[in-house]
Amino acid sequence: MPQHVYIQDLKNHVGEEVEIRGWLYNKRSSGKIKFLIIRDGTGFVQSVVVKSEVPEEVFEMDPPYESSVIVRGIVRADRRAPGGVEITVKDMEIVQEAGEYPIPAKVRESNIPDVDVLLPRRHLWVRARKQWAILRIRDEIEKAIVDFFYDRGFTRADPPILTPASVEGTTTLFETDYFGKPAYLSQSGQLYLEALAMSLGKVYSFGPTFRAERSKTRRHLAEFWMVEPEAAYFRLEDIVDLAEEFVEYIVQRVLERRPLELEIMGRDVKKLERIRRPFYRITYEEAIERLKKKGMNVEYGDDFGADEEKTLVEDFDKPVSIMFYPKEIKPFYMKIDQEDPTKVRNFDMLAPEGIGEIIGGSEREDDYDKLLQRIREANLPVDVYEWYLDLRKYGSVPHSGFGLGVERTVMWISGASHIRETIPFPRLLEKIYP
Ligand code: NSS
Repeated sequence: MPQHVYIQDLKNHVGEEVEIRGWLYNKRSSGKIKFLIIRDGTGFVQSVVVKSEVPEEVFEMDPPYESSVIVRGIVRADRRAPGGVEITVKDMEIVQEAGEYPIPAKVRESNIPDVDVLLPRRHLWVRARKQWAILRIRDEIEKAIVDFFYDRGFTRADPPILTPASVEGTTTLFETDYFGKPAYLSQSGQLYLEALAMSLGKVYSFGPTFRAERSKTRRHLAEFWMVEPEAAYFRLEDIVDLAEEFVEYIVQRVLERRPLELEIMGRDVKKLERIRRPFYRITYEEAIERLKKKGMNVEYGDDFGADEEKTLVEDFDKPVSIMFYPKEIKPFYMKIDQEDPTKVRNFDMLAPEGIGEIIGGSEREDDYDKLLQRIREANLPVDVYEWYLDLRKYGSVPHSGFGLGVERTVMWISGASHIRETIPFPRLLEKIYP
């Protein structure tokens, strides 16, 4: 029996007879020749069935799309083929003949996704070539995240998901019943990471976070993954430096290791190759000035929505960090700037190409009295933050951190048109099936 080989490894088996175990992705026929596209999770390969070279029953096999099949044949080098190879089929076996596939090939390949058909069939949609490419890029980004922090001496420390308090405002909390008392799904692990940074110095978390966003945009999910570093003795400038190094690293890793997937996405890689430091940094005030000059209807003190961010990034071919926001529009934990106490020492990093905010971060308020005052000003219940205030009593130090939204980053790098395609099973406003 020929050796089982994964499609991504076929290039190392040119001239050999191999077995591929996968699914029929696409097919076309021209009389005496059939072209089958087989996928096996690691890639796609064209398999050619020539009438005169296979037993008649093999040539007559005509399984529908997405049938599971095992194909045996010779690997041939072909420079025009996506993986550099194709298969000359000698034998084929149908493992299970699929029923009529609920996603027509045309819908599956279309650049304008028919979401009414696709979203309720996400469990099948994930097999489509572009969805496959996006999930492979996501995987590379996730591995790059872990490598980056591991290599720089950060300890991964996982905060809880069930929490008694809010981090990013009370309006987007998902409430659940915790033994008869209300608890909330975590909006961010930050407060816990601050405690852990006082033990481990440099820490990060990487996991799901939840926000009951009532907004139906192409960049909001109700459940999304965030990576959150937090470091003791880091000032704002240090954490912005780290964030920029991090984003450069992720983009360059995907370029290096996922060229095929980027090609399937039709991604303009020149725009990604440019993502090298130095990036841009501007103040909140400068951002307001720029928006006004561009005719946007904004006033000092406004927060930026999708339209403002899109307009802002038009001028930049690399990420831009907007720093020092008015404290009124930012959460209670951000450190007040000494030079201008109306501002906080924070930054939001916006990605180019219309994506907008991918990172939010800041230096944290490390003074007990100031923090207590800000918790009160925000009308938050002081008792659930008592432990957080403790951190300012026992060896408080300057410290800073940020959160990067994984799905927005995947969307930017892969070129996916909507955030719902960047996570295997998106949780959207009022949508939780499948
Ligand atoms: O609200 S953030 O701006 N900041 C925090 O949660 C901090 N507590 C993180 C920290 O300093 N440790 O969210 C961070 C990022 C933001 O820039 C987006 O990229 C992403 O998280 N984010 C989202 N992605 C998808 N969907 C939704 N709803 C969403 N909200 C934030």
